[in-house]
Amino acid sequence: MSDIKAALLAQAIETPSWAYGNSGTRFKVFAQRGVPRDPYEKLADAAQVHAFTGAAPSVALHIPWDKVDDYADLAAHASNLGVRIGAINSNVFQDDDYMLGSVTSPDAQVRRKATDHLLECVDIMDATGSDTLKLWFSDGTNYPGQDDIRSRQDRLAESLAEVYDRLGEHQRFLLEYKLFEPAFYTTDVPDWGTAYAHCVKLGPKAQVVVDTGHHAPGTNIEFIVAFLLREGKLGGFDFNSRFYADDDLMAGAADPFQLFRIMFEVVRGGGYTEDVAFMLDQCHNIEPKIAGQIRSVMNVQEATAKALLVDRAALAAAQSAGDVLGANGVFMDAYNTDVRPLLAEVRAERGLDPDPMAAYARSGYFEKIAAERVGGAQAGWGA
Ligand code: RM4
Ligand code: MN
Repeated sequence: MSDIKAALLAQAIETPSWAYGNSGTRFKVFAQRGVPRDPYEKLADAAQVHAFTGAAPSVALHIPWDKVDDYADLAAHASNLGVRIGAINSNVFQDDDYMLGSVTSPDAQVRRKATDHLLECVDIMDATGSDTLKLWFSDGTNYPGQDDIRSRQDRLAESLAEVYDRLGEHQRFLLEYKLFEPAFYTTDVPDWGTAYAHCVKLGPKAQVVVDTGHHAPGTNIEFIVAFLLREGKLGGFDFNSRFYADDDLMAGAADPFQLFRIMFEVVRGGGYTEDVAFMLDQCHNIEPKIAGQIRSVMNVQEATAKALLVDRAALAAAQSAGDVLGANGVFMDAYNTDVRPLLAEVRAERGLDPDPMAAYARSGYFEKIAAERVGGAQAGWGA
């Protein structure tokens, strides 16, 4: 049990700066009280999640949403708050020039602009001390015949190679795939296989990131995780939940069993190390944002605790004996364990309140920011 506690104490879950800003659907973005007006305030909110969970020490940035004049100053601000800058997420999907694609656009000038943005993100990594660049491309087409599918792969490969060559010794990029949206006919990086093939060609500093919301319904994500880990190509996760498409709901909210199955493959495959980044990529459209992040961190911790509890020796014995029901029983025993008391103990050992949700609610932080953050433009998609 103490091994499990030590493993849980070591877990770090990265929260995304954009989760603290306003978000919504294409129908409506609801403004909430106390929402940050700039990246500095976003980091302050993220620091609260870490203060109450002890498990969220880094914050992902999204460029240009989190553009500032002085990135070293932003990194110093983070460190004063007890957190650090995590992955730098590029954004080549919100500029008019990218209507027909960014790095895969048929227009060479647009491709240049997009690749330059990715290179700028590496500069920001240098300035903030971040070691991870996350690349997600909305590129694709809406109509058969609109553009040449294969040429777009060539353009993608060319841009990725340029960015790869710019990476420093201790830097890497994670290539993210997504089945569809905003492109509806072809997407240039639609699945793990496409991302994997590009990363293999590039080398060890290119790895795949699995956003749990980016698959067709019913996809067996834990299989993908097992495969990528076996190949040394799993760079990390963007955790979130979905009922329908890329819903970006709280991790572990829609299907906690799936999150457990994924975490089991991580543990089983030797991926429970610093090399695999556990990041949240969520939007809190209708629920309070900081509390939503705290809940999500706790959900990931619960799935992890259950995955760590699987009696691997008993599982292996049942598997090699061909004992189907026995093996499944071992697996389900772990899943059906209430790990909340264990996690409460882990928190208490760290000097934290065992109930982060209640402790945060009592802290008065929300009331404070709601009163203070008046005036100015609230952060949200596009700002
Ligand atoms: C994309 C993808 C990226 C995220 C953006 C906001 O669907 O998940 O990781 O940065 O959304
Ligand atoms: Mn994502």
